[in-house]
Parts: sequence; structure tokens; C-alpha cells
Amino acid sequence: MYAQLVKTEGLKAAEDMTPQERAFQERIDRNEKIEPKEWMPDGYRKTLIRQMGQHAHSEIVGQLPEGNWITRAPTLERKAILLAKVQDEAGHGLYLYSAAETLGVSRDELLEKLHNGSMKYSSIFNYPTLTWADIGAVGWLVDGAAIMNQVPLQRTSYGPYSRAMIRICKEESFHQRQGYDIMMKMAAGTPEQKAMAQDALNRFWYPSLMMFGPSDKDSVHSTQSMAWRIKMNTNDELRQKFVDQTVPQAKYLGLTVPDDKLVWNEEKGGHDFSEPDWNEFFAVIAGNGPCNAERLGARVKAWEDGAWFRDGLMAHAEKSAARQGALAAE
Ligand code: FAQ
Repeated sequence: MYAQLVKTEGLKAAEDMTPQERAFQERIDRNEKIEPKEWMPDGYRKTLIRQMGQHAHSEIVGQLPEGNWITRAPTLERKAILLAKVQDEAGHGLYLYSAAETLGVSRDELLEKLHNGSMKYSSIFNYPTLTWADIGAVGWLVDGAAIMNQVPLQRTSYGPYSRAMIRICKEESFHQRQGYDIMMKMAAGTPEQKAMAQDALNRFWYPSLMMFGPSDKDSVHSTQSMAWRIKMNTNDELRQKFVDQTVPQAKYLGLTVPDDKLVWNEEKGGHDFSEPDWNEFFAVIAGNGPCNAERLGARVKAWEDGAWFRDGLMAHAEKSAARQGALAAE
């Protein structure tokens, strides 16, 4: 595959690589895992820090739209399930920050970049969750899209990232099911509840398609990331798989995917469907989505409000280290 990409996409050809770069690429091509202390090209390290850092930020910012509904969940059981899910997302963020730290970047540096707007998080979390049905749609569609992207990442070339993904995918499957379960209840409920479910699907469909990134022709990083097996599929491949998986699920719910052009294409063995509005996507990732300011504001406030706790922890750690040092010297 790599040789073909070199020809078609203008990647660095094997003869232009240093012996070290060539040996590295050969390891990737043999499906070997790259581990933290091993040599890697700067670009590989930078791409991983960018992707894993953005992924970690997405998990953390992704708690906000759902956290919004914890106090208003319709039953005690739904509240307990949602609490557990949102807590899982925090855990995913922490595994991913820890995995990114093995590349020589600190969690504080990554968070600083999130807070000053120089690092991204997934576009999807800049949309509001207006009704309880939106919590169903987030679990069904957003976690569904996340799984579609993350299952292949379990085989990604960087060891700590691939291992983090194995655990994350297990939990995301539960999240997707809880979302679909909410949608089943709403879709089989009163006409008003079914209308809420349809409205949630209408609003979350295209933003979910955008989660996979721009179309392949506009994707900046895909070619190199795939050659390094940081990404396993192109954005369009995963988007297509997501549509093919989700359309029958919508049908089972008795809901309509908001796309007049959606049709099964026998020849290609997949659905033809309308592209999302890419102008909207680029506006959202540039900071101009419906909730960007609110989401970032909430994260910056949480960071500032938690300063006293971090300071206390550090003071305690320094004191303990000094005490241990004194004991060792005795
Ligand atoms: N949002 O060249 P490409 C979740 C940026 S986890 C924002 O194609 P790449 C769990 C991209 O960064 C969801 N920005 O980029 C959950 C680049 O800009 P840059 C997160 C986006 O990296 C569920 C530019 O566009 N998952 O949801 C987006 O090769 C429910 C050009 O794009 C991951 O992060 C976007 N959607 O491919 C939590 C998975 N798409 O950095 C709570 C790992 C693209 O040069 C509740 N990441 N951009 O300034 C990936 O697989 C890849 O990074 C892609 C993008 C596929 C997202």
C-alpha cells in the first residue's frame, strides 16, 4: 500500500528517506507497534500528539452536552446510566492524555493549547442538546460514529494509543446501546415523543457525518497518517460505513433520515447520500459554531476553579517528597 501512496500522493519515496526513516517505515509496514522510547520521525510524533490530544479534548468537552441533562433525566435509572456514561468519557480523556504524555508532551501543555484555542476538539460538541431525545441521538449517532472511527484505531501503529483504544471501544459500545435504547423508547412513545426523536435525528444527522472530517480531497493529514498507520481508513470510507450501518437502525425506529438523496446503490454496495454542508463544518472548527464559546468557556472556568485543588496537591506532593528525602538522609 505504501508504495502505491508514494506514487499517487507524493509521499517521501523510500530512496529519499534516511536509513533510520526507512527502517522505521519498514517496521510500520510489518505492522509492528512503535513504543514510547523508540526512535520515531518528528512528524510521526507531532501527528500523534495532535490527533491523540484532540481526541482527549473531545472526550472531555464531550461531557458537557450530556452533563447538561443529568439533573433532568426522566427517571432515576436513566440518570444513573447517564452519570456512568459521562464519567466514562472523563476516563477516556484521562487514558488518552496519559497515552499522549508518553510522547513527551505534558497534560498541562495540552490543556493550555485547548484553552487558548490552538488545539481542536471534535466539531460535534459545538451543537446544543435541546431535548431529552438529543441524549438518545448523541449516544446512538455520536458514539456510533466514534466507534466506527475508533475500532480500526485499536490496530493503530503507536502502542499506547492502540491499547487505550481497546478499552475505550468496549465502553463506547455500551454508550451507543444506551443511546439507541432511549431512541427506541421515544420512537415507540406518544406522537410528541416520536416527534422529539425525529427532531433530534434531523439536527444530529449531518453534524455526526462531519465527525469523520472533511471529504478525502480536502483532508490534509490522511495520506501521511495512513502511511504511518496512525489512521487506518480515509474519512470518506468511515463516513460511508457509518451511513450504511445507521440507515437500517433509523428504519427500525420508524424514523426518517433527513436526506432526500439517500438511496441504496446496488452497484457500489452502499448508500448514496448527501454530503454535509462543508462551509458549516469549517466555520464550526474555526470557532464559530453554535456553542463553541460556551464549551470553551466552561472548560476554562473548570480549570480556573480547580486551581486551588491542583496547588494543594502539588504542595502536599512536595512536602511528602521533602519528608522522604529527609528520612533517607538520616
Ligand atoms: N472536528 O486532515 P484531516 C467522541 C480537522 S470522540 C474538529 O482529515 P485528520 C467520544 C483536523 O484536526 C470524537 N476538527 O484531519 C464521545 C485538521 O485540522 P488541524 C473525536 C476536525 O486528523 C462521544 C483538519 O480538520 N474522535 O466523540 C474534525 O487526519 C460522545 C483537516 O482534517 C477522534 O478524535 C472534526 N470532526 O482526521 C465523547 C478520533 N475533522 O489539526 C462524548 C481520532 C477534521 O490540522 C460523548 N481522530 N478536523 O488543525 C481522528 O481519527 C482524526 O483526527 C479525524 C480527522 C478523522 C477526526
